[in-house]
Amino acid sequence: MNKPRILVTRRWPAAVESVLSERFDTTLNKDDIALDAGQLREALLANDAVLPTVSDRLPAALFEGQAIRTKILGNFGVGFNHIDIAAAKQKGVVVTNTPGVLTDCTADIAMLLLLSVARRGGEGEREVRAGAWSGWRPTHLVGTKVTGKTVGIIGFGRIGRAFAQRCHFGFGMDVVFYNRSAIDPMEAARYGAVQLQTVDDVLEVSDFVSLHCPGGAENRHLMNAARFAAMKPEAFLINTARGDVVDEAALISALERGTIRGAGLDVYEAEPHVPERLRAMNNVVLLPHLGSATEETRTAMGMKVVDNVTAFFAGREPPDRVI
Ligand code: 8YV
Repeated sequence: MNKPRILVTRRWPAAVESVLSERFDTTLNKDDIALDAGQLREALLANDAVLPTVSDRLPAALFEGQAIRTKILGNFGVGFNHIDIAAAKQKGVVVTNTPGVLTDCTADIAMLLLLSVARRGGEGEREVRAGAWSGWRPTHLVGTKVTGKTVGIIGFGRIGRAFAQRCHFGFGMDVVFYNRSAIDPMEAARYGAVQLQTVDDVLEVSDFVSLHCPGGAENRHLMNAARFAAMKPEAFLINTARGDVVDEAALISALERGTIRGAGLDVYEAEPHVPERLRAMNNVVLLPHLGSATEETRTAMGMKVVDNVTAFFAGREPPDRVI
């Protein structure tokens, strides 16, 4: 029997690429340049499986017209808002993701951003590298103490919980959260966290607001001008979730006007574009979508995709099926 034809849209950890190449008739994207819409459409027409990442937009239009050959999209990542799920479902395409294996590393990046914005790590690093540090003085790059402050978490899934645990048990912070469904208070207490009723309840009391909800239509621009106005003026926003959860134009204006004090961002509305006005501000820390970027996690993510695609072509239920 012929091996299923699969296309991997970007370079993956070498160990995962070799397993894929052994098991499947695999096409790798050797030069690692993001595929454009035309190339993605070709990929769907010519392959039994396509393994996309967050850098591949798969809107409804790519599933329409001449019938596609692809039966499964094995997404490399837990978030899948770059795929039009309704269109995939309508065409009978199975979609899988990679939950669980990137929880700790993404929570770590949220913690890194929280500490960096609070303690002005980015500014300090830039100053030292520029050779502009003139020596210690009591008022130099004075930041905000983290211990004893309140962090508000929006979305109490795996990553929100891992972040809560770090904040409460590691850094002595009070943790409140909003989640669309009720969480057993005993379960929340395991992470040192207390559930509040609404997003605004969380914004009102938080010194740091960290987003851990999915992207896509349901949470699009959840953080808008009104929500920034509801935050404390001395509060910081942390986003390691998805860029579209934040109205970026409203965030920029809230930062410029001092409606909030600062922000730590790993994700953006139109990646890899990061607005010039954001890049010009000293009170923001900007990372290039590094949430899951460790050797261990990226390999584990790839292996999860392998497991899902292998199960699918063996006629078994993929363990991380989204639709
Ligand atoms: C991934 C992520 O690196 O898994 C996710 O949802 O945001 C990142 O950690 C990215 O999605 C790769 O496709």
